[in-house]
Amino acid sequence: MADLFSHQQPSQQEIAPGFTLLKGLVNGAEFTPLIQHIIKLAPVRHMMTPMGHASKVAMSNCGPMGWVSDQQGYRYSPCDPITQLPWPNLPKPFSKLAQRAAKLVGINDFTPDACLINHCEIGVGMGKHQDIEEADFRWPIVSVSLGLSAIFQVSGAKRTGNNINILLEDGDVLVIHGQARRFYHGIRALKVDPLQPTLAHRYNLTLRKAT
Ligand code: MD3
Ligand code: FE
Repeated sequence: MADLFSHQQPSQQEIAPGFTLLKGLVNGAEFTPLIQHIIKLAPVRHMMTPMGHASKVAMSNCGPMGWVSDQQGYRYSPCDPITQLPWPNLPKPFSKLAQRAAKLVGINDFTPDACLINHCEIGVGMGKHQDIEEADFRWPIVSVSLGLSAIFQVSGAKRTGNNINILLEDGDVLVIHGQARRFYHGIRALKVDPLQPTLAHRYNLTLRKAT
């Protein structure tokens, strides 16, 4: 309970080489208060892209390093550019979860130093991109999906070509490692869930080793 793990028996599935889905690994409701605390200190915001557009997804960070985007480009920074203060602390349960998830795919001693928080609303998606600002791609990225479901799309080492679609639901943890770590990927625009019409938000945490 205290470590945010759900009580269900999670399933572990390698969807494609380097993409391991731990379905229902965590209890999403237990994350909500931790995220709410973080985003009170460092509110999610639409960062400016290097091209000068506001990002559709709102973002914040916790941990020693945070991912930022502005006219200067993409990078990791120890401080929130809005407040100039260090990003909020990375909650212990987040790093423990990331370490346990990495261990399940055979990667020991994963100690994330950055946690990007993405906040998405209905109608909003995330265009195809690579995550390549991190220093060492041998470390995985551990993603935690919370709230509304999303369809995650992977197109491989090139932006174009065939997509793999993966449904990411509340409580799902996806470990990205190996060759997949540099693959192009995105999120399709979120849709209303007819079974939960009042659910309007999705959060995604990505635990990373930036430095
Ligand atoms: C595949 N986030 O934060 S999570 C991101 O749902 C990001 O918010 C999406 O893409 C989201 O950069 C997808 C799954 C994910 C995260 C990082 C990856 C897949 C990845 C890095 C490389 C390849
Ligand atoms: Fe990404």
